[in-house]
Amino acid sequence: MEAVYIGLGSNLADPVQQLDAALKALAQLPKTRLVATSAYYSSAPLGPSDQPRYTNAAAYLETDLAPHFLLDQLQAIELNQGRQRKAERWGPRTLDLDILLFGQHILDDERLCVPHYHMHARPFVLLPLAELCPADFQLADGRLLADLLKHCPVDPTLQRLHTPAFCTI
Ligand code: ROI
Repeated sequence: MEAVYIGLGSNLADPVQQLDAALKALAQLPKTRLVATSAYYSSAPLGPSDQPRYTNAAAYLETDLAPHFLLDQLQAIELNQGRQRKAERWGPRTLDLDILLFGQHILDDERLCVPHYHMHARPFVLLPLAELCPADFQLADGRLLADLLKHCPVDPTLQRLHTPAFCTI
């Protein structure tokens, strides 16, 4: 079993409900256990500002699925929840599911970059993730999560919302 951390985000079509549905779908993946979920967070969009605020969360899974097969499954969940891939970079989306960390794996190919390439710069990724990790948590590439948090830009728009029903910590 590999310990996998997923970042969830949505800013269209009732984001809280999108994340609720996504967590349910994650809990139903084959060879996978949804162990814990963070609280939900709301923040202003990073990138183009003419789009709604985002709701974000993180989930901790244990899985026997291979990284690219898990990615296929996550993209199927995104599509099932109405995700449309548009040409516009950093545009609004009904659901974004990112593999942040996959055990001790370091991956960098055209489909998958793990640890996730942008996570160190995104408080709406790091804060939910930190709820699921021990204080001394070390990434596969040797970086300490505590150091990423310390050096991450402050986001004054970030608000912690409620904890979803699936939370088991
Ligand atoms: N901004 C916020 N606040 N949350 C996100 O999940 C998010 N995702 C994105 C971009 C468009 C970069 N901005 C975001 O993909």
